Amino acid sequence: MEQVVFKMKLKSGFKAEYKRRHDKIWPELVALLKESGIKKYDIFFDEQTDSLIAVQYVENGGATSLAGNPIMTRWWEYMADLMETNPDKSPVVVGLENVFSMP
Ligand code: RM4
Repeated sequence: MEQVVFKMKLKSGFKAEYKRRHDKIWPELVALLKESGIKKYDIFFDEQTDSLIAVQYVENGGATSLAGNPIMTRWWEYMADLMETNPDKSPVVVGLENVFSMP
C-alpha cells in the first residue's frame, strides 16, 4: 500500500461548513474514490494556515485521476465556494514530500 500526502487550501472561516459537507459526503463519491484505488483517506485541518492536509493509502501504484468524472466534477463544483481552486474548480493540490519514515 502506498501513502499519498498532499495539501489543499480552505478559504478562511469555512472550517465548520467544510466539515459539515464532508460529514454528509455523497455515497456515490465514496464508492468512486474506493473504486479508484483509495483504501483510506483522512483530511486534517491546520488552523494556522487554513491548509487541509490529505493522507491517502492507495493500492496498486496509486489512485487513478478522477478529473473529468461527472461525480467528481459535481463535488468539486459543490466545494469550490469553500476552497482555493483551479479554473476547472478542482482544488489546488500541492504534493507533500516524505522526509522521514521510522526505520
Ligand atoms: C475535498 C476535495 C477533494 C476530495 C475530498 C473528498 O475537500 O474536493 O478533492 O477528494 O473533498
